[in-house]
Amino acid sequence: MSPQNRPARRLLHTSDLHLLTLHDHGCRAFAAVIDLALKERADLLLIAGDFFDQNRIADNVLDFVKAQISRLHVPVVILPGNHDCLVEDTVYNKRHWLDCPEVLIFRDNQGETLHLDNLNISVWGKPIDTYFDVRPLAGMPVPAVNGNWNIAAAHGLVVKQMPHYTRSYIITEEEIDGAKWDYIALGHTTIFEHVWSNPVTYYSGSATEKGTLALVDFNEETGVKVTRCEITKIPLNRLSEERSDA
Ligand SMILES: [Mn+2]
Repeated sequence: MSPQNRPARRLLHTSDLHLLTLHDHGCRAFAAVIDLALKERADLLLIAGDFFDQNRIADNVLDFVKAQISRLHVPVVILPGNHDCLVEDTVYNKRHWLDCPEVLIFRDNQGETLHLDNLNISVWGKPIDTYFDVRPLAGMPVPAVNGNWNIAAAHGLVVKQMPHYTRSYIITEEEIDGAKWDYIALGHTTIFEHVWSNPVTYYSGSATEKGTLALVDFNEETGVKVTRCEITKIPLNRLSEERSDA
């Protein structure tokens, strides 16, 4: 057992919502993700890339996102992926994020660790900041032993070894194996998947396309346990009520 005495915490890990307009499934799925986070009493919501389908997102979608997040009252950590990458005109530079204190966005293209000390959680992430290829886990540091649960987030494709053919956003098993993080939250593929055991590493799958998420319990006595969750699609009439409230 770890000599640390960290309180039990619960993370809801999602990715690849690909929000685009108010009329597609992404917004319905995101409202259902918020419902699930509330029902499961998650301490933190982590979006591991491709929250948005592209960087040109209309204001009404961002207003909707803010209204949904405001229901939650826990931190929301966002890693920009390849679709919503952190270029100059990124969706994450829009004014909507300025008065969202509960939203934390990774903005350092070398990677950075966000410390949520009131939750005893630290989260490392390196945003994709270009439309060209990058290595999402390159430069992942060794986490500090500081009494926090240490979570890393990355958006990319895990492969056994570097492929001979051209693939993008490659993460090798070697980069994951034995890393000292308590949990690695992955995004980019649409299917929920247990990727690695040491450290515990999962793809949540796309909440929009497959309806799956990873609910992660951190507990000093029982370790890191992941439960596959599915969202219930919000009926369209309820969503339109929420839109008129927003
Ligand atoms: Mn992607």
